[in-house]
Amino acid sequence: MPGRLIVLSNRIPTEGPPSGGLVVALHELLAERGGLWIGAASDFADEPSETFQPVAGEERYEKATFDLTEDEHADYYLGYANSVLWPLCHHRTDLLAMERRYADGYRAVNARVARMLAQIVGPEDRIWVHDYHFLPLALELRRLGVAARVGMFLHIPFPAAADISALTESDEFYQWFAAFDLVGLQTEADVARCLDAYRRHPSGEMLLDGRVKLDGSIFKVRSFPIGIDGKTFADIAKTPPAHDPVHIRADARLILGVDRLDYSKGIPHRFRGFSTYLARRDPCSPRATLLQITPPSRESVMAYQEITRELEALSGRINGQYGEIDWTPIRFVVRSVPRETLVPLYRMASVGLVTPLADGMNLVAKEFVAAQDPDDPGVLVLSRGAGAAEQMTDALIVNPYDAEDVGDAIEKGLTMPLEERRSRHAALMEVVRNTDIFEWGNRFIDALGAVKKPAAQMRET
Ligand code: GDG
Repeated sequence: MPGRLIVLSNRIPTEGPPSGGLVVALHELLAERGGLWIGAASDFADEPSETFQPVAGEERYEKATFDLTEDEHADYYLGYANSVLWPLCHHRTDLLAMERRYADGYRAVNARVARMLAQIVGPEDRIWVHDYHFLPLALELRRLGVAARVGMFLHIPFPAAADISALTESDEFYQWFAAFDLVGLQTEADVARCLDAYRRHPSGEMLLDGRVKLDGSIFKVRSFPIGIDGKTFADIAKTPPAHDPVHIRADARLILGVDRLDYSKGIPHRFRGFSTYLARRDPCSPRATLLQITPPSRESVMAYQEITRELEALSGRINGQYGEIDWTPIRFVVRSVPRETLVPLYRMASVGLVTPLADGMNLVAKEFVAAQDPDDPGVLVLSRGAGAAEQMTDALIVNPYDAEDVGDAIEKGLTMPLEERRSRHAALMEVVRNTDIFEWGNRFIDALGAVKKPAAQMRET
């Protein structure tokens, strides 16, 4: 009899209906298959419990949380996960915060979650671990003798070998991934970087069946490009909004950026690209306003405070240089907007600017395409640093570091003939359909079920 599905992710919806693409998709998958979803509790604990706390309110599957103290949140979550692993995987080794206590806190939280899981997991269960918050989890489970299948999906890029070597814990980093049975990455480029890193490792071995061996552990690595619920998106976009989401002059065009406030998203570079476009623009051409919607994130981490200041100064400078009494070229909005507002904005925009320096996939690119009117679609300008660029080759692909390249793409997007816009959009829509998020989830879970049982490769304690 097949075991149950156990999903572990940092964030878990504990109150009200789930919102946000991934959370909704995991909710639907669990509602269909049954199982258990575990995530971090939203309130800090004084003394963390050694058992999961059940969360009520869901009948089709179980939900539970694990505790975190305030210090653990600082070291494990803000520290190691977001000030070490996040910059590492986004090619920003210059931002690595080397604090011994971060790694200690990270290992300790993962070891505790593994101990709690070991108490409840059956040998036929499948454990699906999400993201960089839980890299040591499979290694800890194996040390406890757990033989269930354990899979990791990494939502962010897999780092290059040279970047991994900047990590104090680089040896452990290799062992952490190797202890999973299945490692899912976003793109073929991620898979290539992962294989290359293990090939270079003195104990790494490529097996004939394509799996990777490191010391006593064998794992499989594959790409599972994540997507969105495209149909629901297109349906929302077709419904006229109750009111105009933004008042843009009839003779002006809208260029839209939507990103968490994060240095990986390349927002300063984007502003400079827009500034290049403004500098060269024909004064008789329609005015274009860049609306940048930027929900704040990880505000207590220093690198995030710095980028906010940089963007405020940059948008002020560009608006001062090019603005007119009835036109502000950049509208920089540092807050999140409701989805009912976001989707009509996507649809109104002539150009969607998705120009991260590095990004696992970037779902905004797919949402923008799904929300367009196929008869009169906007143009997607997409960075080659986004995982999405591997599939969405009919977007205007740019080098996000090159302001002139971005400026040219903006110009090209704003002036693209209708026929070309339609044919590019149709091709991109095909990609969105082919990477539906529900299929993505089912594919990963089935692939995890199909891997050989790990009992034969159990590690020594
Ligand atoms: C990680 C990886 C990977 C944004 N602003 C608002 C808002 N959003 C929503 C978007 C989109 C989501 O947030 C952002 O998703 P991304 O994929 O762009 O980026 P990350 O948050 O960095 O996610 C990434 C992803 O995981 C999935 O694997 O693609 O590479 O970094 O859905 O719509 N939603 C609302 N208001 C906003 O202001 N309602």
